Amino acid sequence: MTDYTPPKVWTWNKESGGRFANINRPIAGATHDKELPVGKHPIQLYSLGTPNGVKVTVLLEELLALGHSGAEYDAWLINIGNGDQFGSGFVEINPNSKIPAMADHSTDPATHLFESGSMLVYLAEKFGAFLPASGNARAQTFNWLMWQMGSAPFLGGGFGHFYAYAPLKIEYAIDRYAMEVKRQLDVLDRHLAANRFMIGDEYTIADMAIWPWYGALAMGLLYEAGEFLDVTTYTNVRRWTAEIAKRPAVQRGRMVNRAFGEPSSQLHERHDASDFETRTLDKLQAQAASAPE
Ligand SMILES: N[C@@H](CCC(=O)N[C@@H](CS)C(=O)NCC(=O)O)C(=O)O
Repeated sequence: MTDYTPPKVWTWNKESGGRFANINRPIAGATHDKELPVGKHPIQLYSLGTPNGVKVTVLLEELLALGHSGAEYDAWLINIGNGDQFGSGFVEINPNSKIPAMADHSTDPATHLFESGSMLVYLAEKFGAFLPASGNARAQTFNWLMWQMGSAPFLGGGFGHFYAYAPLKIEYAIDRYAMEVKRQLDVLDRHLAANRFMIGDEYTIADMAIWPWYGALAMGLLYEAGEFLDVTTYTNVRRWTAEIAKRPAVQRGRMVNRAFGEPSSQLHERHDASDFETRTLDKLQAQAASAPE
């Protein structure tokens, strides 16, 4: 427990925010003028390969794998650590200044999208894929999609922040969010005990929304919290995670706009399907160059 008593009126103390304090502000709006680049495809994505970004690149790659050539896209890197999300062009698309943001130039004027869940629904409806057309399965897909959008802030903003990023370890906060995140994992684990995917045998945008967050968590890849949360006990979530991870479109989607981790797992910008091949070629050349004589 701390002996902090909140003042009558909260004021902005720039020094106290922990990791990411440099980009956290209590006010919205642009901090600088910056046009966004626009590439050759109708769909322009402005993002970063975090779990929220990966949801959308996985769906775009899945749509392309199904043969929907209209889903070709340019993916531009938004470096949130440098404050790119506060540039005027980005804020015009997303007044909330968070990745991912997207513009569909096949409409006039272009359709602006923000909130990853909204983007998943928009693309699934546009191409008629990964969202059941009617009835119970459609309702269930929305249930789980909204569940993810409502639950992940407790995981990221709550547990992740206080366990991994806060400048001090607060037992009360970590306890509260560890309990909630374990409860969420148990919700998923019980559901996936009886279902191959979130919606029975159908792979949908609900899986694509949940997988980057809770799949990574269940594999111990988020916040170095695998042991702390005893994630190996969520066997059904781990089985589902592993099945989805094998999909080639998921493997491609995970690379797009990724600017951290193994260099071979990163494709900072994506403008063409061949960019993945070039990436593989770069990788092979780098391996060859570093191989012993
Ligand atoms: N609910 C939003 C959350 C987006 C979000 O939190 N994005 C983070 C990265 S994962 C971000 O851009 N943070 C930058 C900031 O807060 O300034 C969505 O799903 O699109």
